[in-house]
Amino acid sequence: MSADPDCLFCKIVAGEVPAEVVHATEGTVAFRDINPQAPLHVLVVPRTHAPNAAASAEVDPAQFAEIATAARAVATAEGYDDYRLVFNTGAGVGQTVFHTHCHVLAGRPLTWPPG
Ligand code: IU
Repeated sequence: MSADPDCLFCKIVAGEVPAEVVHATEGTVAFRDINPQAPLHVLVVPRTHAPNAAASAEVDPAQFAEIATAARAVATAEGYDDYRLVFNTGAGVGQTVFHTHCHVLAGRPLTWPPG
């Protein structure tokens, strides 16, 4: 499915719901998280709808790879060499929006293991 009419992030991709877009490529859109957990907190989403990272990798591997490249471009543009990428995959680990998204986090110490 290329877009799900009920999906919030599909609507952001389509420009139907406003978001602070910071980067866009042929296959991805990156926008600031509305509830930032670090000085840099951007979500990179594929334009093609899929519910999670594993599904995206299966449906469109090239577009999925583009997410990592876009994430680096976002971090670099904001002055960060070091950053963390997170794909919450499944409600049990905190996924709340079921359109694949990569959290790009930077700008404060990030502990390991994550909470
Ligand atoms: P999660 O990995 O599914 O938990 O992440 C969803 C993120 O989407 C979360 O960090 C929200 O703050 C963020 N978000 C957003 O940026 N804009 C929105 O309108 C909604 C959620 I709803």
